[in-house]
Amino acid sequence: IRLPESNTETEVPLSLGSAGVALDAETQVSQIQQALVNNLHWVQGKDEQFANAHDYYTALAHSVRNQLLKKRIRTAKTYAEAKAKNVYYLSAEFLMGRQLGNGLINLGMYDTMRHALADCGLDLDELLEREAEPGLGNGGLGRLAACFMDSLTTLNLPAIGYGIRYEFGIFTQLIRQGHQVEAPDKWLSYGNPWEIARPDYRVEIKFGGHTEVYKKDGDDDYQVRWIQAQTVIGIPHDVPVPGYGTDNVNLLRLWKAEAGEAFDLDAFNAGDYFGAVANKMISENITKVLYPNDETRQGKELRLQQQYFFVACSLQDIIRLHLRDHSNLGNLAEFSAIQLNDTHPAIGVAELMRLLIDEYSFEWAAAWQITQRTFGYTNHTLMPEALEKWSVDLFGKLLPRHLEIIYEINHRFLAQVKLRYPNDPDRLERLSLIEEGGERRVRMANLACVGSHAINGVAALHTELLKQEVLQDFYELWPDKFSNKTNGITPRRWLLQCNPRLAQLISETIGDSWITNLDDLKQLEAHLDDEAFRHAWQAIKQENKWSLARYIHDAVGIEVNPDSMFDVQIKRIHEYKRQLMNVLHVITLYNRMVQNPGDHVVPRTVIFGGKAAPGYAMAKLVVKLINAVADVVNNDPSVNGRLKVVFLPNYNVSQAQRLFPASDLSEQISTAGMEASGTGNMKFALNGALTIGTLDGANVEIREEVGADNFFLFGLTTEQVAACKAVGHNPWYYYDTNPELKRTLDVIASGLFSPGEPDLFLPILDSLLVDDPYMVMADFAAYVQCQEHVSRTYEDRDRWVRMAILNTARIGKFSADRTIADYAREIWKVKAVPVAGE
Ligand code: T68
Repeated sequence: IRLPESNTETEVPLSLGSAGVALDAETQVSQIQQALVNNLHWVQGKDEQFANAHDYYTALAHSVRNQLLKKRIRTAKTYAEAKAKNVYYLSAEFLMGRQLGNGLINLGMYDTMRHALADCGLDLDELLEREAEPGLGNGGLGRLAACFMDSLTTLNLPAIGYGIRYEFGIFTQLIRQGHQVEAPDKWLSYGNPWEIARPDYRVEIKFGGHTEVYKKDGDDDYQVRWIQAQTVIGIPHDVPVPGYGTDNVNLLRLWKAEAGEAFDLDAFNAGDYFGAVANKMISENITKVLYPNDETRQGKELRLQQQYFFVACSLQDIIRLHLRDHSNLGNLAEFSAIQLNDTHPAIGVAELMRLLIDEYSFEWAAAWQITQRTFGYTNHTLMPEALEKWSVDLFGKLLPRHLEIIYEINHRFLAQVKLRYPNDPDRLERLSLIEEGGERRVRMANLACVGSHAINGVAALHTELLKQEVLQDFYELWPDKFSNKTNGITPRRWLLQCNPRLAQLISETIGDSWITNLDDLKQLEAHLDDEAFRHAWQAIKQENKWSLARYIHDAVGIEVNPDSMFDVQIKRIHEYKRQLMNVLHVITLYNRMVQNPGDHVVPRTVIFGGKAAPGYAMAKLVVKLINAVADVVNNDPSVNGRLKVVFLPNYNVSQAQRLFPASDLSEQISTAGMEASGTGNMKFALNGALTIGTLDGANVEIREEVGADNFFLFGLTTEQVAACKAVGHNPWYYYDTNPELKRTLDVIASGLFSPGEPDLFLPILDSLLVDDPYMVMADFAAYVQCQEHVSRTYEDRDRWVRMAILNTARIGKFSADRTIADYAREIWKVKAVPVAGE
C-alpha cells in the first residue's frame, strides 16, 4: 500500500476545489488518497503497517461521510430557511443495505474512487465487502422504506425517515444439515461509521402507570395527566441519506432506547447494585432486536413497546422541529405529512392526540382535525390474520392514557357511523376500533384508517382488494380517502450500482438520463434490431452469471453451469409465496430425467434464497426440503449437470445485488390475491430477467407494461381462487388425475429426500393433500406447462434476449421516483426544496 504522508487537516474536499471548480482527475485522485490516509491516521489511529482491510474500509467510509455531512449541513440550512412542508416517514423497518457503495454512486465518485484506490494498491470491491449489512428489516416492507428514502432525496423533497436502531437486525441464517439455524446479527460490533448519535435531541418516553384528572393553574377546565411507572430515554442516531445527482441530503433518524436513570440511586445505596442496574437493562431491551416475523403478528409486549417508543420519540421530534419554525401547533398539518408504513406506527394517531390535548391544551375537535390531516396510512397486506391487534389488557397496562383516548376516538367515530347507518349493528361491530367477543383487542388498522386522511394500497390489484375485502367498510364510509400507489424501486441501487456492466451499456446506447427518469429506458426499444447491441446485452448477462457462479461455489461449494438457465426465487419463505410449488417442479424435472434419461432437456440452475421466520415450522421445513432435494439432484450422476439446485444461505440486500443481475427467470408465483405487491419482481425485470408469474400484486401491472408476450403467465386468478374455495377445493382430485404430480408427492413420501427420517416431510404432504390453503395442487399443472414454455423459449436465445431487453425497456413505471412523486403530489402535498450548488 502506497499512501501519502498524513496532514493535520482531517477533511479534504474530494470532488471540488475550494473555489467550487471541478478538479482535474489527477488532483482528485491525490485528494482522495490524502483524505483516506488522514482518516486512517486520525479516525482509526493506525498507520499502513498495522491497518487491516476493515481499517481501510472505515477510513474510506469516513471520507464519504464527510462529503455527505458537508451537503447535509447546507441541506438543513436550506430547509429551515424555506420553512417548507416536510415528509416524516414512520417505519419500524428500514432495510438500507450497505451504505458505502451507494454513497459513492450517489455522490458520483464511484469510478474516481476505484481509480484512486487502485493507484495506491487498494481494491474498492474488497473494501466494500468489509461493511456489515444493516439488516434493520424483514423484507419487502423495510426495503420499500429504503428505496423511498433514496427517491425522496433524489427528488429534493424534505424528509426524515424515523425508525428503530435495532442492536440486532434480522438474524443470520445458517444452514446445518439442510435445516435453517438462526444466529444473532451483531452488525454493530465493529462500530457504525454512518451514524451520528444526537444526545442533545434526546427525548423522554413514558410507560405504564395510571392517569389522573387535575385542574391546571388558573384554568377552570379539567385536564388529564399520565403518571408513568417508567421512563425511557430515546437517543436519535442520524444516518445521512444521499440522493443521486443532488446536493440535498436527507436523514434517517433511528432511535435507541436508554435508561432514564441508569442507576437507581436508592437501590444502589442500599447495596443492591444488581437491582440498580436492572432498570437499565429493561429499558435498553426495547431497541435490542428486530422481530423476525414478516406478515404475522407478534402479540408480545416488547413489540408494542418498540412501536410506541419509536413513534413517541419521532412525534416529539417532529413537534420540536415544527415549533422551531412556527409559533404553535395549530398549523402542524400544513407543514408536516406523516406517513404510517403499515400499522406498526399506528399508535401515533393516539399519541399525537395525547400530545395535543394533554401537553398542548388543544380542544378535542381541533386536535382531531390536525391529527387526521397529518397522517396517511399505507397498507401492505391482505391477509386478515396479519392485521395487528393488541389485547386491551396489555395495551391498558402499558399505555393507559392511550387506551382512554382510543375509547374516546371510537365513541365519537361510532356515533358518526350510527347516524349514517342507523340499523346496522354488524357494521358497527366491524368498524369498531375494539374487537369484542372473546378477548377484547385494539384493532390497529382501524385506528390507522380513522386517524388518517389518506389510505393506500401498494399495487392496483391490492388496492382494489382492500376496498372490496379487508377495508370494505371503511371504503364505503370514505371512498375518497382511498387511492393506489403502486410500489417502486430505486434504479440507483437496483441497476446502476448492482449491475454496472448493463448500466454502462444502457448509458452508452441511450445516454444516462434513465438514472433519474426511468421511463427513458423506452429508448432501448429502438435498438432491439441492432444485433451488436443484443450480443453485448447477452454477453453482460453471461458475465454476471459467471460471477454469480463463482460466488455460489465459494458460498456453498456447488459447481453450477453458467450456460444453464438461472431460475431464481429470492424472497422470505412463506407458504403463500409457494417456494414449495417451485420445489415440486424441480422434483418433477428430476423424475423425468430418471425415467427418460435420453430425453432432451434445457439445463437449469434453480436458485433459492430467503429466511423463514424462526417460529414458522412449515416454512422451515420447506427450507429443509429444498436442501434435501438439492443433495439428491446435485449428486445424481444420471442428471449429468443438467439440473442443479442451490439454496443460498442468509439472503440479504448485498446478496440480492449479486442475484438480480445474473438471473434469467424470475419466480413470482404467489397464490393470486395474496401478495400485496412484490418489489423483487420489479428488480428482476429491470435487470433483464423474464418473469414466470401469477396475476398477483404488481405482477399484473408489470405484465401490462412489458407486454403479455414478454411475460410467462399461469395460474388461477384471484376470482378463480375464491370460486374454487367457495365450492370446496379438493386437492386429492389433482393427485388422482395428474400422474406426474402423484409421482412427485409419492417420491417425497418414499423418503428419498429424507433418508433415515421417512416421516420428515409428512407435514408438507398433509398440508398439500388435506386442505392446500395456497392452491399449490390446483395451480401445479399450469405451472409445469408454463415452465415447459419457458424452457422452449430459452432455447431460442435470440428471442429470449429480445424479450429481456423489452422487459428492461418497459419497466420505467416501477421507479420509486414515480411512486414518491405520486405520494408527494396526491397525499403529502409537498414540494421540492433543492439545495443550491456550492
Ligand atoms: C410486503 N410486506 C408485502 N411485511 O408482502 C409485499 N409485516 O407484497 C410488498 O411488496 C411489500 O410489503 C412492500 O409494500 C412485508 O414485507 C413485513 O415485512 C412485515 C414485517 C413485520 C410485520 C408485518
